[in-house]
Amino acid sequence: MDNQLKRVFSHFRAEGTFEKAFLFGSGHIHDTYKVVTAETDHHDYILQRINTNIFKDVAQLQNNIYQVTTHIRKKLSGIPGADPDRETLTIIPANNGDLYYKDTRGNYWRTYLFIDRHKSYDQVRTPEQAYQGGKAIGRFETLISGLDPNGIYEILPGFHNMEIRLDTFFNTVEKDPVDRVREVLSEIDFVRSRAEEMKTIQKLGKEGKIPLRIIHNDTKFNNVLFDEHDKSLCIIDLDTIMPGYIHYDFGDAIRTSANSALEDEKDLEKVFVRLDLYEAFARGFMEEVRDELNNTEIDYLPFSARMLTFIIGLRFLTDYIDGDHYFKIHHPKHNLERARAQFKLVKSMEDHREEMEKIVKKLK
Ligand code: ADP
Ligand code: GN1
Ligand code: MG
Repeated sequence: MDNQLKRVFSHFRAEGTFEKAFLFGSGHIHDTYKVVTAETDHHDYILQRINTNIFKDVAQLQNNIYQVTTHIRKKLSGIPGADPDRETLTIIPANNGDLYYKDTRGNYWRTYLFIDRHKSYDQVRTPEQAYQGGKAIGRFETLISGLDPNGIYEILPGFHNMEIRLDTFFNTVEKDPVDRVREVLSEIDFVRSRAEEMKTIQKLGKEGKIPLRIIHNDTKFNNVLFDEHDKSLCIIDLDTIMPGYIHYDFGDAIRTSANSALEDEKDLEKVFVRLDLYEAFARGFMEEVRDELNNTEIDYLPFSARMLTFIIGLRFLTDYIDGDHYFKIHHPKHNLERARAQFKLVKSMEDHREEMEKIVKKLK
């Protein structure tokens, strides 16, 4: 494996000598490796085998990320004390200048500078971490604002479109390709009883009450890197930057930042919304973006937490029924466990709906 990775890595314009590489992080999509270089004064790198089942047009994908990081870099260069190499991703091009490399087996690879001395969390423990996360995501929204939407290719159309996700779900239930529907009847009921309400954000968009913005679309907490002093440093995983509603970023971030447990916790007793973390995240987020948002956008932030938790649960459940083709899984029922944990979190957010609304109202 090391040899294969070393060969792939040699096709990029990276400095330093390949010493070793190992699997890194806990993303659900790509194969991610950390490449350690032999010299202490050279950077380490992230080498990723891109998941082309999901991202079919790698050139477009990489071009999007190039546009986004160039834009952010330009903005950071005007901020005294900012460090662009640590505060945004840096793409290392291939030797031929492309932003990716295709190996002889047809695999696509990309390389980034490794952001040194960072910390990353799959679960939030303290309100201070949640507050820092809220500031980081909010600040990111303002960093990417002003990006020319015409330069950004809509890489995964309909990504958080509830109507499309529900249609895919019910079609998969109908087909039942691997005979798993009988195992998940109560989860299907759960989806059915909430399907209409969950289309609310799309409806507001169609009515022109909330604007499309360029947003991140995958703001789970481990896509925020922290520095050694636990201050937020960098937002990574820029694959899904596309037009969307602000609710997608706030909601997805709350899904992971205000969860009392891990995303795939099996013991559902342990899964509930922590209002202290929710309040802290929302406070940090609002400090950064309040002035940019209209009243309707703000009013529906609490709902968006439910909606995004629901839609990610729905996608895990769809993938389970479909035979596990989309998300990386670590054991056979992993997607089902993830879906159940997400739906339990939705339920808890329903139980605390009023408190969640009050908290955002106070921050308005
Ligand atoms: P996925 O889409 O599979 O989640 P990510 O791009 O988020 O892939 O990368 C997976 C993990 O690799 C991240 O959660 C993070 O821990 C780590 N990672 C990615 N890019 C960098 C980077 N430039 N520097 C340091 N760590 C990184
Ligand atoms: C995937 O790439 P990663 O692991 O950060 C997924 C997100 C889901 C998330 C659930 C491109 O995110 O949409 O919310 O898993 N990314 C893609 O944990 O589908
Ligand atoms: Mg990720």
